[in-house]
Amino acid sequence: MNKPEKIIFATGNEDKMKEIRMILKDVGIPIESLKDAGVEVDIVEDGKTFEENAIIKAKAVMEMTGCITLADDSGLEVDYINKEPGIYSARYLGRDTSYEEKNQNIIDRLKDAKGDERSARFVCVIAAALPDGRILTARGTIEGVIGYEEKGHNGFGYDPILYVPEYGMTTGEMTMEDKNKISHRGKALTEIRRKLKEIL
Ligand code: ITT
Repeated sequence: MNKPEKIIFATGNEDKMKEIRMILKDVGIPIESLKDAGVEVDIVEDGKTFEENAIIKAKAVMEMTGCITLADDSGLEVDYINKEPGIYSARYLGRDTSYEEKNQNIIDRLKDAKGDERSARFVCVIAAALPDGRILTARGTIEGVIGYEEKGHNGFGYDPILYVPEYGMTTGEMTMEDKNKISHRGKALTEIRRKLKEIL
C-alpha cells in the first residue's frame, strides 16, 4: 500500500488528542483530529465492548472521508462495582457532570472496599479502519487502585483517582510524558502503530 497522505484520528476529546499527538509525533504522516479534518459527525456508540465502539467510530469516519482512520475507545473499570463505569465512562452520571463529582461518586461507592478490593484499570482500544475494508485493533491497560481522595491536576477525566502503586502516584500526578510511557493509551497506540507499519 502507498504511504497515506494523512491519518485521521476520530475523536472529539481534546485531552485524548494531546496524548495521541505526543505519542505519534514521529510517525512521519500528519495526524488530523476530526476538527483539523473539518469532519462534523455525531457517532452513536452503541457497541457492547471497547472494541466494538472503537470500530464503530473508526469505520464511520473512514467511510465519510476515504482516509485511514484511527479511533480510541477507553474507560475506567473498577472491579468492586462490577467493572463500572467501563464503556460508559464518558457518560457516567451524565456527560455534563463534572469529573470532580464523578470521581467523588466512585470514591463514595468504594467506602467499604479495602486494599486489593480497590483494584481498577484504565482500558484503551484503538481501532484502525482502512479504505480497503481492513480493520485492525489493539488493546492496552494500566492497573492500579482507586485512591481515597483525588490527587493531581495533570491529565483528565478519572486520572486523579487511579493510583498506580508501582509509581507511588495517580496518573493525574504524572507528567504527560511519563503517563504516555506506561498508560493504556500509550500501549495500545504503540501496538497499533506496529501493526500498521507491517502493512503500510
Ligand atoms: P471520543 O469518543 O470523541 O473519542 P470520549 O471522551 O467520548 O471521546 P470515550 O467514549 O472513549 O471517549 O470515553 C472515554 C472516557 O474514559 C473519557 O471521557 C474519560 O472519562 C475516561 N478516560 C479514558 N482515558 C482516560 C485517561 O487516560 N485518563 C483519565 N480518564 C480517561
